[in-house]
Amino acid sequence: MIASPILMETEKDDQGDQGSRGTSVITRTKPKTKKPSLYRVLLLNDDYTPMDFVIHILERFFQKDREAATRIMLHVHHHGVGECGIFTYEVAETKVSQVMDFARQHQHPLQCVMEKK
Ligand code: TYC
Repeated sequence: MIASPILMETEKDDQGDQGSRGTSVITRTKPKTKKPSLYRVLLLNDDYTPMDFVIHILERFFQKDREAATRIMLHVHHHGVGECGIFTYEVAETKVSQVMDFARQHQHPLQCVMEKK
């Protein structure tokens, strides 16, 4: 994160900005580092999507190797829901869209959702 000087209006007065005690300039010393909110991307189980298709999804869109993809798919199969990854809002949203579009193109009912951590 890059620290940058900022202009800030200081004490409010009752004379407007043109008044004799108007505005002053201060410099931020501490860098302003706001951590982005994070979102889990989850796969939901269903009775119809083939296991191999789910494994492929995890490899293609979540960069999992075959072993990790199989483990996550089986977790979802047995527990109903499982985590594919944790991302910032826009990345999570993109992953969900990519999975839902790909599943629809192949006529599988697979559901993918995101939730705030
Ligand atoms: N339950 C599916 C089956 O038995 C496999 C499956 C796993 C489907 C994970 C969706 O997110 C899912 N073919």
